[in-house]
Amino acid sequence: MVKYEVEFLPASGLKNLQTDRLKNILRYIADKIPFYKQLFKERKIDVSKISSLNDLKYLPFTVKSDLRDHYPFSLFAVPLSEVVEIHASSGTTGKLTVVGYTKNDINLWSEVMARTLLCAGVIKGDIIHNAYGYGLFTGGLGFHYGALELGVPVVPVSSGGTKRQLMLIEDFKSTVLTCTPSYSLCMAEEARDMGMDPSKTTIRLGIFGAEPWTEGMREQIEKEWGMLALDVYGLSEIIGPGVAMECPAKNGLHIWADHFLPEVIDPATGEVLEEGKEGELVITTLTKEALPLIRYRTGDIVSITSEPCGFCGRTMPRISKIKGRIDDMLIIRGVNVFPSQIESVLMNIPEVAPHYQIILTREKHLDRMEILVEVVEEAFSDEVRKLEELERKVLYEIESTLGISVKVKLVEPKSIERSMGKAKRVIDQRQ
Ligand code: DLL
Repeated sequence: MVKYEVEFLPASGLKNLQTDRLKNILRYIADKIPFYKQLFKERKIDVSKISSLNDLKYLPFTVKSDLRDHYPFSLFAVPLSEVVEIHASSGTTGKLTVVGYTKNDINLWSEVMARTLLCAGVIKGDIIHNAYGYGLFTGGLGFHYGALELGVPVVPVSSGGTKRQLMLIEDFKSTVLTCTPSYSLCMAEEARDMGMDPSKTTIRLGIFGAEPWTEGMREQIEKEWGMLALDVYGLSEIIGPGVAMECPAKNGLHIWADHFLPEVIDPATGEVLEEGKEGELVITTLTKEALPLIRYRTGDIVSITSEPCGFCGRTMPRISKIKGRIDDMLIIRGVNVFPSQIESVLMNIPEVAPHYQIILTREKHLDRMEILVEVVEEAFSDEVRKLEELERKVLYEIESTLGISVKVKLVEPKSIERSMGKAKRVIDQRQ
């Protein structure tokens, strides 16, 4: 298999490469994108004066609404005649966020996805069962391009049709599963219903991302499937999947910083934080053509380290597993709550399934949180007393972790809607 030497550059080599690329992309952006041209003029920024990575902090941030305000194509740096592919992602509000790729951008995406697969440990002889959605979502095609680049067969099954997916895995003897972590659990559940043991399939490795998932969920997936489950990170605005990937050490995600320059900032003040501190991930694309972005605020909460990986030796910086999104953070009666905290608690209670939903309502001006928790088949009982006991236990564990009072409602096995893509955990009915 190929080895991408750039991932093993000494710190100084990487910095020089990033600095050169930063200077180039700034000149390109200032020349090609009217939005940035105007912004630089207003802020009196002369990009030719930016000469080091330290100067990055003088540049303005780009945010998701900048993309929406230029819907669909006005932020593109190239004419549409040079764009070969268009994707879009839906957020919680209104319009789609549209992203475009030139031929070179697709080559770049193929490269970073090939690197992502290699980093996860994909080898010749593997067969990738790709159950990320193909379509406007970047998951399906991103993995597809990576597999083509690496020369490993990919089954472009996309999401949905779970029974058929399982049949194909058995018949093709696929070895790598790519989909959202929640969908992998949904597949395992369906497999057991069909009398099939997912841990007896040929799947040995899973590359899961596109939504937050806890270490507890990882353990559960690994146990269900008898596989190694690794975390992949990315976002359409930057390229799609292929921004950062865990190696089998599971000790942070290697970010492909020769193309995507990371910073971690305090989301409240915008100050750049020192390594190790948790904050919002900000990315500058160094080599993209159609939609280059400067200091894009991802909304994702991470910390970063530039310590080389003791396991694989890669020197690219590593980000921690994503803790959640800034806008995921729920403020309930003044207390900050992340859905991941609730997931961590549930994963440690064997009588409940890893499927849950958080419902927010407002009664008499006070926020209320109700958590629907699915009981596993084996623990579901006709005896009310037993269920009440379990409900009290779940309630106690959640309240002691969150420090606020909540309501817990146990629900029957398989009653919470399963998602083929990103799971919808929070239903906010407060408006
Ligand atoms: O979710 C790209 C992707 C596809 C990544 C397949 C990984 C695998 P978007 O639909 O634009 O792109 O959503 C991006 O999803 O800002 C994060 O909030 C979240 N996200 C992505 N990967 C992870 C992850 C794709 N590993 C948004 N852990 C991002 C937690 C993730 N959240």
